[in-house]
Parts: sequence; structure tokens; C-alpha cells
Amino acid sequence: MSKQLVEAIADMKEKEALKLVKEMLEGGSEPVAILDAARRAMAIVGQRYEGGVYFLPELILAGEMVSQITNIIKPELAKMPEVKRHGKVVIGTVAGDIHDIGKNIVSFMLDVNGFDVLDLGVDVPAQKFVEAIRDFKPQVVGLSGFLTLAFDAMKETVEAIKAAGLRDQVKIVIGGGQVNDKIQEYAGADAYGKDAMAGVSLAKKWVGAK
Ligand code: B12
Repeated sequence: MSKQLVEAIADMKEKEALKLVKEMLEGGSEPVAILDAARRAMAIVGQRYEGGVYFLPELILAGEMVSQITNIIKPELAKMPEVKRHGKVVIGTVAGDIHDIGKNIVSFMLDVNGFDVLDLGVDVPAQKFVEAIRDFKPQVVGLSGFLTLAFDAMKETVEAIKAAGLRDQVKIVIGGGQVNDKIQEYAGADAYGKDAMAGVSLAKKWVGAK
């Protein structure tokens, strides 16, 4: 069924995709497995966009479908037994970038895994991260970005945090479709997370949670 879901999203069959998600949940599928299918479908949508098969309207529709799927799944994840709170995370999509589907998934996976998350939204200026670190006092900062131009914004954000004298107080993890360890090094972050669960594992490790 997860293969059918990938195809339905990738083929822009919105009603079918949402119906499948509900059926999968009723059938006992893991919410995280459904999210993974949505992520795989988005990669196909991206390839079709690159290949000139899809255009911006399809990207927007695909984005909306995944947001709706995320909203259906959220209450299921929230049903998990109450977990101990481990610490605080500030997260946002860096300046110049408005992609937020992945960030939203990371944000709520952190939440359901015991972190208090302050989500600053999209196109977040470096200074806003600095202010949030001062006010919210997180142990971890998550920077998300999908565009190649986000790499510079990530670097600038890390530099602004350093210039504000706050770099030693936080661990910084970056993530987003094209991010890898080279970009992590370029941006001066502490780690990169390939997916939401990698972000959760890193944050847990950094705050010493089991
Ligand atoms: C959906 C989409 C959109 C939607 C976004 C909707 C939304 N609300 O986010 C819309 C239509 C708005 C959009 C706009 C644009 N897009 Co777009 N978009 C995509 C698309 C198809 C999917 C992205 C996505 O959501 N993937 C699914 C999520 C779940 O994956 P993810 O973000 O990688 O997240 C996971 C991990 O990376 C990780 N993660 C993510 N963030 C973080 C953070 C931390 C801390 C951690 C630990 C982990 C982590 O965990 C997530 C969950 O597991 C990609 C193509 C692709 N290859 O995927 C193009 C793509 C990213 N877009 C692209 C482009 C060019 C644009 C536009 C410039 C188009 C235009 N001409 O206007 C604009 C950008 C405007 C801007 N300033 O940002 C290009 C980028 C190319 C580049 N090299 O920069 C891509 C690659 C398409 C392409 N092949 O050309 N886009």
C-alpha cells in the first residue's frame, strides 16, 4: 500500500492519496512509514519537475498533499504515550528559502519525542535565530533549507550566532534535501541530519537523553 501511496502523490491524485493514508492508518501502518512514503513521492515529483514534466503548480499541489498527510498523521503520533521532556530546540527554514514540509516533519517529530520546539517558520533572518536563542534558551538549533542558496544563509546564521557570543551554548544541526556533510562543514554546523529521526537522535545525544 505504501507503494500505491507513493504513486498517488507522485501522480497528483490528491483524493486517492488521502484515502490511502486513512486506510493505511486504520490498517495499523506506522505513521512514520507513511511519512517516509510521502518523502519518497516528493523526490519523484522533484525529478519530474527537473525533467520538465511538472511545473510549479504541481510542486505546490504536492506540497499541499504532504502538508495534509502530515496533519492527518499528527494526532496519531500524539497518541503515543506521554514522553519525558528532554530539552528545547529552536528550528526554522533559513533566510531566502520557503520550503517547510521537511522542517515541519522534523519539528513535530522532535515534539513527540520529548522536545519543546520553537518553530520560527520560513525565510528566517539570522538575527531572528539569535534573538530566539537568547529568549528561549534552547540546547539545540535546527536549520532547514532546500535551495542551494540556503547553504550561504546557513553559514551566515551560524556566523551570526557566533558573533552574538552564543555559539558555545547551542549545538547546531542542519538539514534539507541537498544538505550533506560537506555543507555542514561549509556552514560551520555541528552535524547534519538526513531525516527527521536523525535530527531527533542527534538532539537526544546532545542533551544526554536516552
Ligand atoms: C514541494 C517543493 C516546493 C514547494 C514547497 C512547499 C512547502 N511548503 O515547503 C513550493 C512550490 C512552494 C516550492 C517553491 C520553490 N521551489 Co521547490 N521543491 C519542492 C520539492 C518538490 C519537494 C521538497 C520537499 O518538500 N520534499 C519533502 C521533504 C519531506 O523533504 P526534505 O525537505 O528533504 O525534509 C526531510 C529531510 O531533508 C530532513 N530535514 C529537512 N529539514 C531539516 C532540518 C533539520 C534540522 C534536520 C535534522 C533534518 C531536516 O528531514 C525531513 C523529513 O525526513 C523539491 C524537489 C525535491 N527534489 O524534493 C523542489 C525544489 C527544492 N524546489 C526548487 C526550486 C528551484 C523552487 C523555487 C525557486 C521555484 C521557483 N521557480 O519559484 C521555489 C523556491 C522559493 C523559495 N524562495 O524558497 C528546487 C531547488 C533547486 C536548488 N538547487 O536550489 C527543487 C530541488 C526542485 C528542482 N529539482 O529544481 N518548492
